[in-house]
Amino acid sequence: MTTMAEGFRILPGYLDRDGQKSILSLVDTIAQQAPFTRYIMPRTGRPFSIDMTNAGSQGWIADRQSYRYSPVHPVTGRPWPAIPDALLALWRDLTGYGHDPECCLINHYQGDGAKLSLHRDEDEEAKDAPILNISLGDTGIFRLGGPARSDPTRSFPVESGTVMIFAGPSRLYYHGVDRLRVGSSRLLPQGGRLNLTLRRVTVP
Ligand code: MD3
Ligand code: FE
Repeated sequence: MTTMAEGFRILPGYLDRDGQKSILSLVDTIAQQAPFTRYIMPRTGRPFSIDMTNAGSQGWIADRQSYRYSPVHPVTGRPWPAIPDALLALWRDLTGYGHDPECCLINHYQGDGAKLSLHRDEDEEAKDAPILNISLGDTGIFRLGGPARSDPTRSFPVESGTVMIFAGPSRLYYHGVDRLRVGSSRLLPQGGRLNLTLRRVTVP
């Protein structure tokens, strides 16, 4: 375990190969009920370069209007599938937060152009709750800044099986994913990288 910033923990290799495969199969089941979708960004109307879906009572969505949480899938209109118990157990073990997460946002990155520009996660009401993050598949080059967009940033590789926890001040730090090391893992049959983030959305 390494502490690199206030409240930030990174646990490389936290999930062994079997643990990674079992979460991958949970994602497959979620995606059968709630298909991955390519959202459009508000205002610009440009598409993201990654596909997203969710589990939980609240799912993060984007459209021409806004970024927000929704209880239903924007295409199917159905509620998101429940967050699997194994992921709730990971949250309880690692965050020490007294309430369960309401959202598991799942990002799928594939190919050379897949990235997530520097941003802050501020659509949640519960900004004091930690965010727990799981990486599967190809290595991602992650970028972490500080509380202001102009703060210096550093980048580092995040491999399959890594768990990161953003608590305290780091919860509101700027961050993003510059790119993938395409082909660095064979965990996903179709290639690419999956990232799961567990979030508390409403104030308990
Ligand atoms: C750092 N996901 O879904 S790691 C996101 O790897 C997101 O797919 C990236 O940023 C990914 O919003 C980055 C997850 C992450 C989530 C919340 C954070 C990193 C964070 C909050 C504060 C600092
Ligand atoms: Fe984020």
